[in-house]
Amino acid sequence: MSQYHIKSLEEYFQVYHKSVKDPETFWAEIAEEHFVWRKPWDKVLEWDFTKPEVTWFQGAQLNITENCLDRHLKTRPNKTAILFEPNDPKEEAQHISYKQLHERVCQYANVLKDMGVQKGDRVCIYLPMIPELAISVLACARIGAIHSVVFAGFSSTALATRINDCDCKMVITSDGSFRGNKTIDLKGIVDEALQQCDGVETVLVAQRIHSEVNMKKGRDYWLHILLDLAYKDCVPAIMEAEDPLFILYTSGSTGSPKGMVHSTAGYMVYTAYTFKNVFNYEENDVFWCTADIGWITGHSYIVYGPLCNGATTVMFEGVPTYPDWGRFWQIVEKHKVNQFYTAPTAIRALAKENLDYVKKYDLSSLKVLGTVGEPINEEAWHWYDDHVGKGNCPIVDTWWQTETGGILISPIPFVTPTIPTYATLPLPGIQPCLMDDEGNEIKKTKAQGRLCMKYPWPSMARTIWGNHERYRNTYFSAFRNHYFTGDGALRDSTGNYRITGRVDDVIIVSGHNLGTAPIEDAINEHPAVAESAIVGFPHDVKGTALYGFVILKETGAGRDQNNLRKEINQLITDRIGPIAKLDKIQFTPGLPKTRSGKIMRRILRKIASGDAENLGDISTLLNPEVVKEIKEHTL
Ligand code: 7RM
Repeated sequence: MSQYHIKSLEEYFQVYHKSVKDPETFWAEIAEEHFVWRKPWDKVLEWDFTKPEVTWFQGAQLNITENCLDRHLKTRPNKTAILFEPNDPKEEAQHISYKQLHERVCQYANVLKDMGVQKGDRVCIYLPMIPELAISVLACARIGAIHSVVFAGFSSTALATRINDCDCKMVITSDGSFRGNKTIDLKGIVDEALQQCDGVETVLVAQRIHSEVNMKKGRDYWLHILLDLAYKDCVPAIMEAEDPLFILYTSGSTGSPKGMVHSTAGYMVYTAYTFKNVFNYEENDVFWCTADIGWITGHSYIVYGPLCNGATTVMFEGVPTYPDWGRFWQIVEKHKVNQFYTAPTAIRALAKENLDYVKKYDLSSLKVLGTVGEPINEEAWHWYDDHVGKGNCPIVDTWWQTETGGILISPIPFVTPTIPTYATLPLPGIQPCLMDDEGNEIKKTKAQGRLCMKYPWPSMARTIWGNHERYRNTYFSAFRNHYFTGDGALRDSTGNYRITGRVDDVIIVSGHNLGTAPIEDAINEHPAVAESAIVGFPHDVKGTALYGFVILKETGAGRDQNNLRKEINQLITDRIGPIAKLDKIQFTPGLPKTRSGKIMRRILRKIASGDAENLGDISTLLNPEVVKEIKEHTL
């Protein structure tokens, strides 16, 4: 018997030990007891990180949608699977039961088949956060087509690059999307992209905003019309364990976006297992992850992980600011959300606003809070803990990547003691290590180094679409026989990990290695500071000196800027030391962010270095306008 749901620290250590000593038995037991297979596997794991080649559950056959949908029809047919909360709070929420979701996915899958989509074909999904998005993803999986979801905030150029890279023959989109008080013309963006994409034969268009759109004859079809004609039953395609389930693009520090390829069986087992444990999901809970399904977080913890567990998963179409800054908390109260999972950048933005927005709502349903996407600074952690969790909800700081498919390092709530800013301990089956600059593993427990994985886990990406060599170079060449994450980390004397950020965020000032995160934490402690980012710029004496970009809270707006600069540097001196003091501090209304909320330091670095004319492509930014503003006020 496997211990699927870990309930005490003792049990965690016991399970972890087993998972490392005999990983194959460990994962085989979980896979056998908690999933539906059409044919069992011949071999649990085969791997060779030098090639790299990794297979899990080789020989097994299954369909992931049978695990997400069909098997729940007997046990919880009328339970809400997807709880859709629209952009406009005045529009009614939709409760889609497992039975209804099964029907809609089957119908949709039949439409895809009728339109000529076959097993192994790539389908690009460019949709807002409406039920059709989750349903399209599942419909692809139902028939064995490989979905490639592109976040519907990306430009037509970014979309075209992604469509062409994996030769999608179909694009699924909508007439438009609602975002706060704005509408966005998604179909128009698709039309523009498709001028550069010869391989696309069919475009399916979901109706959301009822706008006038241009429908190209023989290529574009209204989805609701096709769905009306389709059967509500669809036999699932039998897939091999290692068949690709989806491609998801992630931008690298250089070059074109990388199409990470995820497998079927390993991805399913790992996301389901981690969903259950990291969020302590229990049968009647309502789980809400605020990410977009366009990101890996949405794939794994809005769609596949929750549905494999028969959970109720909230899909929110809107933004945290509409109609006002209380929207998240209003939704938590309305749907009695039990687990709430968001990003530090959202927490910091919410913490900047009046506390009354939080206090106004009853948040007593909350049990577990989660964060993901970047290191969470201490101040934001405490704000989340105090004002959202009311000191009562463990915070799971979950570290993982698009490439890892699922959460690798995280507390297990009510089990692992949490420490602000620490992702704490590896989940069962995960074998992290820290490497020094010479490429050797650091054996001492208390240490700092580059974060690697020594051993495969089921949901790791198998390759980069069309470029296995790049996959090897990016992740398996820096350290022999290891997966390199690109992140730096600290490990405390009890083995807890604190992710310090991308290794390329390390700045060497006068020969001292300084991580950006701890310095930013110190700056953010200043009561007038909302958010900050620091980068290095060339300096005659120090080699590199520090340049800080600081967003002030309203309370700081009227203050003397030179006094503020002195106070910030005093804080840094107190917390880290005078070596980390900033040479320049620029106050700014915003920071350039990627659409998943990560600060684009590359741009800040260039501006700080006086190289602002060659910023490269900034069109995928959330807020390209702030770049101009920052450039104009460079010190
Ligand atoms: C899930 C996701 C991956 C990068 C990763 C880190 C950073 C993510 C945390 C974090 C500190 C965390 N996928 N990151 N989670 N850093 N603490 N809890 O974000 O592919 O978009 O990004 O994000 O640098 O390498 S991702």
